[in-house]
Amino acid sequence: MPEPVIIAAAVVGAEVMREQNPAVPYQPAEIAAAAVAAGRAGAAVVHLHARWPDGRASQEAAHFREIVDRIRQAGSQVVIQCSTGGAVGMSIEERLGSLVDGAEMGTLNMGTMNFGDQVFVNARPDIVQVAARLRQRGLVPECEVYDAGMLDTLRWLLEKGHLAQPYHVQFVLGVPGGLAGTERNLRFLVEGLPEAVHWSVAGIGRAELPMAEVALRLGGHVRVGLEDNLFLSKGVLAAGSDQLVSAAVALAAQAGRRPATPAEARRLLGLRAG
Ligand code: KMH
Ligand code: ZN
Repeated sequence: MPEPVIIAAAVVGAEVMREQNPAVPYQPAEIAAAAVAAGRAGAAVVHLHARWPDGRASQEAAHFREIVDRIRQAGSQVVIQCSTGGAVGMSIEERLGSLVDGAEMGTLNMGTMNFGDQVFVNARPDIVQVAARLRQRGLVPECEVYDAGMLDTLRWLLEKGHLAQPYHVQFVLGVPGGLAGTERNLRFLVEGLPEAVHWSVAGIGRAELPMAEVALRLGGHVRVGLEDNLFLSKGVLAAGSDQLVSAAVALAAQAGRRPATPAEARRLLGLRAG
């Protein structure tokens, strides 16, 4: 039996705005509702960012706390993963504001890179600091890999004892400034993993669903959602991240895989039972 696929939903992100797609959620209540809907559609994990009411990116603990509380009050069991990437230009301390009680995973960005026309700074001491905070708080890291050399940083973190199992690897492919979202690139990255570990792919923009299809075929897991891609198909805006999750569920069925439940995802990712 092929392993069930962990579908993660990145429901808001830090960059996309309502002017681009009116379904982008800003308020904690809207973000929580998007997460709950994504869970109902088949996502086992939600990757969370927060926003100020005007849509600017926020790493305020109070915003994350409200989102997490609302998700649980709605009865959703989805695995909660908080972004420590935040937005370009934020300090590391500011970025760490997201790691509130109730978070189960936190992202760990694997290096500095061009991010569109800006620079996303993750100097090696920053990465070590975030890894230490995740460990202190008992959170499972998700290592965000945007380019091939970042796998060497991952290997270095393991060798130096800054990172250890359980952790998850997310290949984020198609950021302008990172590695493109192609099957060839994904195969190369998967072959370069330093040890056996669960991995998934988040294809950016039009690479989202094609990369999900490749990951499903290669035995990996999948991330979709408005953070990464605003369109359901060419020229058709997604009405919400849950629609993109439903599209991933349909691709999974074609690949002979079914969506993991949150409980299965916790087992696969080495998390405590919810
Ligand atoms: N907003 C990007 C600059 C993460 O969530 O950890 C970083 C990001 C990664 O979204
Ligand atoms: Zn993110």
